[in-house]
Amino acid sequence: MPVVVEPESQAGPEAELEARFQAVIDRKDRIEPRDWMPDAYRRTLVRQVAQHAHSEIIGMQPEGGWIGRAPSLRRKAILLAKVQDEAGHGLYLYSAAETLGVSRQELTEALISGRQKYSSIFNYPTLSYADMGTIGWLVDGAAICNQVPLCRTSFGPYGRAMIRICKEESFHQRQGYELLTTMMRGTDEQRAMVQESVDRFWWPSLMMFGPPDDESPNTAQSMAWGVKTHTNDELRQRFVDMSVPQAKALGVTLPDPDLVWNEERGAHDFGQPDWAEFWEVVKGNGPCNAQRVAHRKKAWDDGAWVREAALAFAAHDGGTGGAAEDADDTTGKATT
Ligand code: FAQ
Repeated sequence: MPVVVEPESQAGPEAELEARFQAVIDRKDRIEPRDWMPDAYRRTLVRQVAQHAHSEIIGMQPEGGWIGRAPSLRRKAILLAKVQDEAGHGLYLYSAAETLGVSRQELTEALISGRQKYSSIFNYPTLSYADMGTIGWLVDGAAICNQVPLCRTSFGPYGRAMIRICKEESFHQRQGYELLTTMMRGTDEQRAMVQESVDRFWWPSLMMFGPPDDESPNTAQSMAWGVKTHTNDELRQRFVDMSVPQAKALGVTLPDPDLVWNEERGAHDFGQPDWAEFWEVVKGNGPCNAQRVAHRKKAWDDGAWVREAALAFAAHDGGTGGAAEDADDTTGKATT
């Protein structure tokens, strides 16, 4: 009898695994941590999720410095809550990255040594309290545009983290817009502060989406893997179209002379950010890169004793969090 060879076995086990992996992606299902995945897919995810986590943690700095200078108790409570949320986002994302086989320690060391990146936007200084509003409106607004599609990204832990993060980003965006609305109803000086802040943050916000598609080395492969579901330029366009009516309602001018509605495209035409500046900032030469990384390094070094104590405690009680000692207490009496 002739031996019937199935097409899968002809292709070999690796190709079979790859075909199964791609089939999951194509039917828009999730890849989970224990599933087989190509090494390059794992590397791409570690790169993107780590960069995202680092952005949240470094992103606490430009706002954190203003908590002690908030103009009222209400503004202070809002800003404090927002910055704490960002710490939480960083932790969900580091946890998602850990499911890919890297530790938080390795990732933090890669950030501090400059081997991994974080979003360019956080290398710009915050010069007035209006920046707290502009960051919420534009920076969180851009983050939402970019991150809502990531809720459907192909890697399960990343997509699930994004669902929760996006809910909180929405509050962040609204508090920023509300602060700017209040300032715009205030004095001429306050209105000028808002306009000056928007002038500084508009272009760096457009850069958050990454380089133009034809200069983006990762987009095509990341889209084929369902890691990204839209290109950088598509999301940038969505952000511009969303921001123009909001700027109008606020009464501020966006600093782009080429910004105009294009009836035929049903979208706004707009000018290009200074991409030379973008690459300089990404390379580490932005206005605040050195300061941001030095601050993060100091916090990491200062926290070394906490990590050592936690490890010593875990080793002492076998990582049971004290349950083993409790189990030995047969007297039933509370210990002091
Ligand atoms: N900054 O080929 P692509 C937030 C790098 S969270 C720095 O297009 P990709 C919340 C890129 O890594 C903000 N580097 O790359 C918040 C790549 O270099 P590599 C963070 C950038 O990955 C708000 C090279 O350029 N959000 O804001 C940037 O396909 C307020 C070529 O680029 C995320 O991370 C940049 N802007 O697309 C917190 C979202 N753009 O790694 C506090 C998830 C590009 O090959 C306060 N990430 N590069 O050496 C993404 O969606 C993507 O990673 C992109 C870049 C779109 C950022």
